Amino acid sequence: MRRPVARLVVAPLVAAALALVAGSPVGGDGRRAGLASAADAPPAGPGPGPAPGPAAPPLPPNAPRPARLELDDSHSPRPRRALHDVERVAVEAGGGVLAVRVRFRRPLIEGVYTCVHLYVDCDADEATGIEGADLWVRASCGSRYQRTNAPSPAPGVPAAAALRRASWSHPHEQPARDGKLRRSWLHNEGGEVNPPTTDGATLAFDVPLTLLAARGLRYNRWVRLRLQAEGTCSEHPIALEYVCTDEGTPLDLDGNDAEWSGQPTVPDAAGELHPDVAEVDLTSLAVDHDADHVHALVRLAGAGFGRAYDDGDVEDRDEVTVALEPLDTGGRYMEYVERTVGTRRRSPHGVAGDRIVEFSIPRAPQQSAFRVVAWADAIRVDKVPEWGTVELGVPPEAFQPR
Ligand SMILES: [Ca+2]
Ligand SMILES: [Ca+2]
Ligand SMILES: [Ca+2]
Ligand SMILES: [Ca+2]
Repeated sequence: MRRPVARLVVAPLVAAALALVAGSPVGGDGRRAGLASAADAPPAGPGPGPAPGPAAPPLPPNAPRPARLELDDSHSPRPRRALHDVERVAVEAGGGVLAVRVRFRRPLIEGVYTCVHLYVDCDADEATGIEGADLWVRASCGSRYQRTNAPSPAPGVPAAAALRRASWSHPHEQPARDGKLRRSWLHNEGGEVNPPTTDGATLAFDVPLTLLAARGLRYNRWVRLRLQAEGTCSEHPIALEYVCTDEGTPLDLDGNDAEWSGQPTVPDAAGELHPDVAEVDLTSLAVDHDADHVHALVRLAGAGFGRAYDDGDVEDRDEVTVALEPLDTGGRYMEYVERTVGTRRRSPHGVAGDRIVEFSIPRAPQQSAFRVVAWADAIRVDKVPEWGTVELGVPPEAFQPR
């Protein structure tokens, strides 16, 4: 898969990113950071990630950029994040396509749902598009609900590893009520972009250069790129029907389970997910209430959920959600409501503790019957480059088919 192409003249931004990666404490094999313990214990202070250095002076707009880049990405020091960890990206404009090759640290078959998001500033103008990008391409492999190496769930249904998708979006402007223009992404199902291929730890896809031309590539002859690899694994929802029959229990919403004993509980199996996402593997949901709240306690198989932990490479955005669906049998005094606690998302109605998340969600006092539902998502993101963008040349000859 890798072609032996020497690293060409690298644009200053790329050079800066590469230099930062090489000089960072988590560069190379990650072990230099000294944090690669099996327990994945978070450090006391901020993570060992590289700090952004001074920006390189921009190249003149008409200076040529290399049409091929190889970007080394740092390694997460956490062994249980190797699954989501990109170590190298190669991008090349030629043969009529923008060829993207993303190499992870582990074979994709050992992992979970993986989606690579590529943002392209086609007109090389940061003032147009959304955060400069005029095209957003997604290429994915696997299923959110299955390990990639899971067998086919039913006869005739494809196994998770066989699921490959590509799609793309472009910015769309619409006047809002206040008269201002609002930009949002308008989605397209694949079409021009073929589903990705996988080979061991590498996910590859090609974006036709005509798509870049349609989104603003003209005489600029180069584009800006940034890439995010997202690994996702979701726990199936578990549910409990609950009726508030008495005054219930007052609760300190503190992420401590001292008040929890003997409440109605629904158990859930542990270990159905990948072991590296055990911190969002639900093991039970218990429900209680007070005069104007429904309380819920979600227990998790593994430790680590809720710790804001920046390792300088792979970012956790894991989430646990509890929803209240009012049931007619208790009257219909309120609407459906859901509350999410995330590793990077706080809620006034939920607090994470050690292998638990405790919720206390306001209810209409007259509403006494609910279906309470809990689910969880592991979401891990690796960015390449870690900051900013890289510049890739797209000379006219790149449009010629090979
Ligand atoms: Ca990485
Ligand atoms: Ca742009
Ligand atoms: Ca479970
Ligand atoms: Ca990275």
